[in-house]
Amino acid sequence: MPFVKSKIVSLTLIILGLVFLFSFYHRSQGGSYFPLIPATKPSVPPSENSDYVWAHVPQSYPVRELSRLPQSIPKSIPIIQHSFPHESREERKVRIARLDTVKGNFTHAWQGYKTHAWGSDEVAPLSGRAQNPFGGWAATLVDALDSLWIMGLKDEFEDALQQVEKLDFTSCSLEELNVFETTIRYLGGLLAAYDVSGQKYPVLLRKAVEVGQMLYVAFDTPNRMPITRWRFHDALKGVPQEAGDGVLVAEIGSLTLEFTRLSQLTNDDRYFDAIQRIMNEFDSQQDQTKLPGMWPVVVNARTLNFHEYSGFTIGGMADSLYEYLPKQHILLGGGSQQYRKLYRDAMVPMKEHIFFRPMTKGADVLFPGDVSSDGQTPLSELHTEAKAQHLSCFAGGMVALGAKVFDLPEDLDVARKLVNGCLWGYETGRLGIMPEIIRTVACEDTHNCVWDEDRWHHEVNQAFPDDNGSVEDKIKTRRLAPGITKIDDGRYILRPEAIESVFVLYRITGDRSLAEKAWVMFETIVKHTITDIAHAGLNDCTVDDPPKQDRMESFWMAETLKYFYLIFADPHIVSLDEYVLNTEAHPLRRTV
Ligand code: DMJ
Repeated sequence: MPFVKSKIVSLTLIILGLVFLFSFYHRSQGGSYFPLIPATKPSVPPSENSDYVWAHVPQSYPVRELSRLPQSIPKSIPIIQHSFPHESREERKVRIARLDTVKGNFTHAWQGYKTHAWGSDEVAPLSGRAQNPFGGWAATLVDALDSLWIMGLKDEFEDALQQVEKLDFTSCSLEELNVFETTIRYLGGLLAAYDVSGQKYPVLLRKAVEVGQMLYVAFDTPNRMPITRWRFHDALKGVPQEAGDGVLVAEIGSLTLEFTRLSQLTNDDRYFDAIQRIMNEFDSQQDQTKLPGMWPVVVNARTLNFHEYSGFTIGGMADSLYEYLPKQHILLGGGSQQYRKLYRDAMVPMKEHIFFRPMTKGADVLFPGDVSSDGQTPLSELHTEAKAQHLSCFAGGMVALGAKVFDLPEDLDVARKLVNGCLWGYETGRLGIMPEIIRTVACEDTHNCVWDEDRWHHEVNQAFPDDNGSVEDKIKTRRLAPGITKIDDGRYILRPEAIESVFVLYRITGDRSLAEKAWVMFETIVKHTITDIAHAGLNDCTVDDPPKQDRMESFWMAETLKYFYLIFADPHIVSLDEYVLNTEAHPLRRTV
């Protein structure tokens, strides 16, 4: 008997070994990190509307095997938030007063939207016109739902739900729908509102499923890559479709959180499967690009070439691709190591080539710049442009989060310098606001960079070769602060990225000086952007009386005001140990 027993044990070990070797081989050949299941029995999503047309559009290229959501590993994600000490009565008084002021501004904008544009995508904050640039499904309302709940505006929240109930995703104000924007604003907005309100309002999940079912049709292409600029009405008619040949990586690479959360809440793996196919392409080509570890701004989703193009950035058009890597790891509860690997490998070239130190009069800070390659592989020449975009100010928050989640303590210092870079951008701004794009002088030696007035002057002269006059005149007429050589784009369109990173770093470190800086930013922004109706973007924040735009993007109430609010709220509200925020600041509940 003992002999038979030992035979059985050895046989079992051999089989287990073979299974292990096979799965290792499969992965090393670019196979899935996730168990595949036949796609014959999709679970039924909780849509009460069985006639919902998007649910019945036949798939021309049905999925044969689905990637299944991985099992999360409880406690595998380290604690993220700082343990905040008890505050004094005086500190609390100041904090609550600030919190109320932020809430007051939110209510002001909400009332403006309610009065002038209820049910439309946006209110124009000067003329009061209603505008529909996001399909006409009440983008501002859906984007602001979770902020309403977080700020304790429950009556307004419930009022808004009646409007949500009426949303009709089978008609659209646009010919071409942006799948990414629809995902982050509508799908993210509905899912987060469902999560933060304790999952007690089923209409939110039902409508999220409707959006999910609609967007799923955009993935019905020969290679299952989604169409990012999607001809909505053609798709509804079942016109054959193919993915684009020049697709922005942020638009195709940052759908993961929302689709994953939808799968988690519905037990329908199709959504997770849809985004996992995309990320597997990013994964398999990560080392083949002209800046290995990072991906070019544009990829060909039709031919699945994700490595050819020569421009690299973590600013606009690429940003949230990188932002979502650590966040997806958290949302999956550490159930996959794929996103750790993608993030870790992207951070290497980012630290080496993208992050640069601008020459300043004393501040030791970092900005993410843009990199172009001369196109040669494998040894391409790389050039970093010392350009800082407001959009790339999310990087401080991303690196801080990555430092905590992946246990990279030395990265916290990089995160601080990135956050301080954007704070420097605000502090040196004419009005105290960082413009959309500025150019600076890059330090030659990151560790030893002394102020060199002549070098600054030289680069200002180079930036304006056709301007006559002295360099002092150029600096004066262009209103350039020391270290800035050119303002490529002087707008401030109510963007959140700088305060977003201040928020994340504050919640991680508990550094009170960040809350003080946030308050200065808030007062400055509001002073210049408030209108009778709501708040307006600025056409040029480098002049003393900035002309206002007649536009308030929905991210003002979804993101910017939410981050300001959360900095002054009790740190347990939307704790980073309970939620992952999507790129539109929508908190998605973590499963472990
Ligand atoms: C938002 O819609 C999102 O944060 C997106 O990732 C980038 N742009 C805006 C805010 O600036």
